Amino acid sequence: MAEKLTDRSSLEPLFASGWQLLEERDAISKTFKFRDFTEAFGWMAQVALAAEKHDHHPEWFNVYNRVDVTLTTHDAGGLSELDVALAHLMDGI
Ligand code: H2B
Repeated sequence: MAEKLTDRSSLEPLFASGWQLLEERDAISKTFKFRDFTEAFGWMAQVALAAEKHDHHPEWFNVYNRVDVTLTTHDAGGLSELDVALAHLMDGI
């Protein structure tokens, strides 16, 4: 099972790319914007397959071309390296 992140330095590059810390629940969040719903949902489909492969899943909310994402590791009760990896993956797709 993933351990809670103690060294927080791996979060710095994510803050630089628009992720924000939700301190009240030790999670990170970011809003992704796309041209339209098809692009947003296509991105979500790719992320969903990768999330399933890694057995680590996002919390997200979609309206048309916008996807609000929150990442945390429920099993660890906070952020773990799995969230850092999934955030980079989402930025890269
Ligand atoms: N996703 C996230 N974000 N946090 C978890 O703790 C988690 C998960 N746990 N996906 C996984 C699934 C676990 O429930 C299964 C049984 O491996």
